[in-house]
Amino acid sequence: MATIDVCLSPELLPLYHLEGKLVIVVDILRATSCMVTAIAHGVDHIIPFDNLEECAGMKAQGYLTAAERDGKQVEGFDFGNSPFTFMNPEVEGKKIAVTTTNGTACIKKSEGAKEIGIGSFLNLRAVAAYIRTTKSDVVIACSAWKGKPNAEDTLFAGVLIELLPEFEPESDNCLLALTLWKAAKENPVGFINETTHVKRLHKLGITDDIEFCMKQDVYPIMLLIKEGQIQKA
Ligand code: 3SL
Repeated sequence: MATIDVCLSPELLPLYHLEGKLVIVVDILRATSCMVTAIAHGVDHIIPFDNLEECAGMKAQGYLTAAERDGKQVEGFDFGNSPFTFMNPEVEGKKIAVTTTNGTACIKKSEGAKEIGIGSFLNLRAVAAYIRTTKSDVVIACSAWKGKPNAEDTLFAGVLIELLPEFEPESDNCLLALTLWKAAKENPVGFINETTHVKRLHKLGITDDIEFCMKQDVYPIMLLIKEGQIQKA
């Protein structure tokens, strides 16, 4: 029986022995939700970076660039980290280089895995279906906030575990995530409105992104990282 586990913070990834496993990286607010939105709106591929300088340097290779730090768009980049900015015909066929506070760092820290997929509520059931077909051992890697676990990524881990009862839980983090999801599933948006990150985003005037990122199955696509590029599976 294949196993499933939840890593609550990228800082803990070294404990998970990722070789041979499928890792699903999740940053509900908002990095992985933006990646799914961008590819669904015709972006050819996305390259994730964990630092601003390398990401900015991709402009010279014809990439559009996106950068977020502490919720804000970084000056000099084409985009920040709002999914709505990628619902734009101008991104069709384009390549994007992206760096965010936690999400892209979590992707980089997952690089020892056999395969890396991108998860969000927006492509929830496509992710579950892909996991089912691979039958690999799976780790759901939560991007968290500066190393500290967060509720929104853990919630996503919980719903994925609920959708995959045939996978054997590898640690009690699965039980924690599933219990959290069961407590929140009647009103997930109301639940995450209580989180510190939503409060942080609200202080920046960001509200619409939150409700959108909590919508399920808007884009039935699976994204995988192939040779460093995030693209449709
Ligand atoms: O940390 C990240 O990767 C971002 O998704 C955070 S924010 O929602 O853009 O503030």
